[in-house]
Amino acid sequence: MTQDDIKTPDTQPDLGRRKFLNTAALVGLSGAGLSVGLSACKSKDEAAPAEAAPGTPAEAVGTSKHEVAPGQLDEYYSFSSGGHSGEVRIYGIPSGRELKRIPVFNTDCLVGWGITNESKAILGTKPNGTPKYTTGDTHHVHQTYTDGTYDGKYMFVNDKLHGRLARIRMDTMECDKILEIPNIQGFHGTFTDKRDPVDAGINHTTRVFCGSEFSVPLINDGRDLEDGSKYKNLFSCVDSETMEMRWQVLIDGNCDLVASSYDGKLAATNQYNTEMGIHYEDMMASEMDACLFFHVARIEEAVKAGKVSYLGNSKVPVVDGTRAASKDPKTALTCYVPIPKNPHGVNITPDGKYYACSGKLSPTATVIEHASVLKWFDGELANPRDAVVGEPEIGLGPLHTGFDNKGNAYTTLFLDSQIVKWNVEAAIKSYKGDKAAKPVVDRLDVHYQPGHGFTSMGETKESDGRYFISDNKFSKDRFLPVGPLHAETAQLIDISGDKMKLVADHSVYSEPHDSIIVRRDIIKTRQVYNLDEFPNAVMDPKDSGVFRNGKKVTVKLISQAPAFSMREFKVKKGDEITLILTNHDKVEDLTHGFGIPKYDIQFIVNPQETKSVTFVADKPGVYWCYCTNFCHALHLEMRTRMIVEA
Ligand code: RUQ
Ligand code: CUA
Ligand code: CA
Repeated sequence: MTQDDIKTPDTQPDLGRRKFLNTAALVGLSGAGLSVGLSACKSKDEAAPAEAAPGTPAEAVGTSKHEVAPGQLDEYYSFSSGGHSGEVRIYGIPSGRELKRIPVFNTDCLVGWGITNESKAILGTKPNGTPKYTTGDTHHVHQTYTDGTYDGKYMFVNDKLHGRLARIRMDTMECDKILEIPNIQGFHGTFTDKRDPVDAGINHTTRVFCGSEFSVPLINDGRDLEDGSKYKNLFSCVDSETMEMRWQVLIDGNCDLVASSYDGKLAATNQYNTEMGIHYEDMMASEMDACLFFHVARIEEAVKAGKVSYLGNSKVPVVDGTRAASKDPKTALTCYVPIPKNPHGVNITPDGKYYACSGKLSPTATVIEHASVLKWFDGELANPRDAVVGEPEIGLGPLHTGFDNKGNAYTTLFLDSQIVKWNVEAAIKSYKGDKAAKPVVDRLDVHYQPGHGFTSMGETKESDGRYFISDNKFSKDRFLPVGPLHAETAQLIDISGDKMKLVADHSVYSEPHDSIIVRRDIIKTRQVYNLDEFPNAVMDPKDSGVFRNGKKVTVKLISQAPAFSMREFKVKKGDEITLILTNHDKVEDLTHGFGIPKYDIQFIVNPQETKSVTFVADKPGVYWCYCTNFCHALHLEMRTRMIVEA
């Protein structure tokens, strides 16, 4: 593919420096010189900004309407993935204040994630054992729904690297379960079901849909290594309550991002590699790829009826959703809707009627009608492509789309470094041949190369049309330079008016992928734990002490500012110590830490929380275990001595 293969829409802006950026990125994408293109894109071609960065509209400077005054709280939470950091971040919107980082697939010595026995159990590491993985790559966060909007119960995030799905409790904002999905690689898109039609008694989401991007030999144990035609992909469904696998669908082509319908009937994934190519040029070979729809009820009926197979040792039922098995619409489990060239991103409108699937290598977004896809499954629509009701040209490199509450879509244009606002109904009219209908209503430059974009409450039926955030892939000159690794930019855009207005640049640590913006009243968090929740809690200071069972030693300890319940404790070299620490402080925010020098242990205990660690006391000597979390005027004095006798 050359640059000429990408059609340029007529509304293309032509600004010198931006054009350079576009060209560079295009060269990169064309494959003619990926590294050349991207390095040109990153090169400093202008001096550091003095006041406002180049390209900043004058009205964006010092906009006070969107500032949050000291002591005031934000209106929204933004829950964001942390990419290759393996964590999830929480920001306040519109301020952009970073409120929390939730460790998930990483190790975190603040909370002791990956260090305490409790977190190791969630990560699947045996106490005293080596973790199976210490890395992760979080991309997509979505929460549970009741009646088409968030219910504040759980949040889910994927690990693209090792194919895991993690659940986060929203009351404590901590990860409580992790599942590894069998027989897949490149678990990318995920989405919770917005309505479960069949699960009586449970009033919220129970399905989490998961798409795998990289095809691998179905049983990946050394067979079929070279024969790409034997590589396959699976679309998976996880039960949100048990965090166990429900089913998998064997498909042709790959999965990428995932969407779910508001009526619980369909799940969707965009496919950029219908070619099943192994190399990128193969993946760009055909002009059309697809958006693949899954008929949830039929899949679950097939599972119930035992029309399933099992892969290797996996106990997960697999149904057949390949093209060959989907020939008869009336029995098909899947529907492949053709979409122009390597689409990325599929999102559903808040009224539940349409999906927008972006072309990426085509300057179009495709509008697919939900009801028409259902009609195809009923045998009432001849061709899956007939479900397409709009295909506006919106700009170069369209990726993710968010929606407001007025029928408008906002799509990130990676190559144009813009957000394009387009009207869904106008797109449908223009597709029908109405020359007067102009789908594109506004464009806004962002800085630079946006990937993800999402609106406030935009993935719910309560989409409110207030904010759009553009998570950009390059920040270049927007922030003080901090060495070769730049800060990333999350740009806040006011979408409440006719024209989009850039109101803030928020710097973020590499590398946020998708996020959601959730109204603050939906989130109800707890401020303290309850001692009774922890079976191993040390309930009374009198219960603390050193308890020996041969070489196994349990040390029970309480923290209460400014002291630990034992001033010292003695163990012997070679003992296997399990140290249990319960925080008896009840005051909100009164967290203590526990660090053991030379033993590589550090963690915190929040008010009324219990955590434990297990280690072998292999180094004789005196070790000052100290409180690592500033808690009291005598925080520095808050210590206990671990004495390891030779
Ligand atoms: S996905 S740029 Cu990053 Cu996981 Cu679309
Ligand atoms: Cu307890 Cu610092
Ligand atoms: Ca393709």
